[in-house]
Amino acid sequence: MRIDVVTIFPEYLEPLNVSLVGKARARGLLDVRLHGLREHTDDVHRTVDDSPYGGGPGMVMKPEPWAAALDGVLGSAGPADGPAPTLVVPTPSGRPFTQELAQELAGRPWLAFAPARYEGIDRRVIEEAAARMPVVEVSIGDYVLAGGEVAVLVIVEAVARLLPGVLGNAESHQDDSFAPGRMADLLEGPVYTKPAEWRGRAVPEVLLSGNHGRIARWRREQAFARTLAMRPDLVGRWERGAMDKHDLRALAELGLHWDEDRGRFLPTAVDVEQ
Ligand code: 6GU
Repeated sequence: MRIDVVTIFPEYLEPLNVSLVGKARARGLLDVRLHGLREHTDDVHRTVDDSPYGGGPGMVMKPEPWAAALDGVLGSAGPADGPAPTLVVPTPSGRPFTQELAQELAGRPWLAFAPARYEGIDRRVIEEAAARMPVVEVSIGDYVLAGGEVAVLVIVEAVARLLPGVLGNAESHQDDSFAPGRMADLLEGPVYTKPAEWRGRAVPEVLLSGNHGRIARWRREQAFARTLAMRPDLVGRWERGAMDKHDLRALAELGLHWDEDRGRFLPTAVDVEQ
């Protein structure tokens, strides 16, 4: 996969040289190219922003440097890249970044990222780009960052680990909480390693039992409890057909039952003493 990033802070993307993404690059699985937006200005101050039309706080990124930078990226297409990249524009007003979107992006041969600083990029840049290539505006969560560079790091790491050959067998992603194929709505429970006792705390006995059926059952029940505690919103996505009789008993112990009318698991009403 080829990845281009246009930014006023190329140094902010140094982490792309490290760990999983850095290794994928070194192994030739990822071709990452950083481009400084200010290289595409032609005034002495290398200006990339200006005040917003209509007034208001902050600054808006000017269209000309972005157009020149994106033209440069498009014009550098090689035979393996395809005609145009998918342009990913990080913004808190974008489509939520999920494992599903990571999978979708991992299937593209070429991604270009346009992280903005300030209040964002002049809208016409996005509109013109969308006439020339697929564009997806993406938010990594419900909070506001000072710029999109950190979002680029998040998205690139989530996408890179899905590429064929990037993960070793030991770190395969088939069991991930959000891996497709597995229920995309169940969080993983706790994990343990040696020593079996540490500072007076024992590893749960079942994990030492060697009974793989019991271990799988225990892990699934831990996952149910964890999801209910941390992400009760995900419980609403659980399907009756994904549950066996053991699951239903575990869910009942967590105070959940299948509501046939509403088609979802709901908290079981508890009697309150008068
Ligand atoms: Cl993608 N960018 C910025 N600046 N803030 C964000 C974000 C992106 N996602 C959540 N907050």
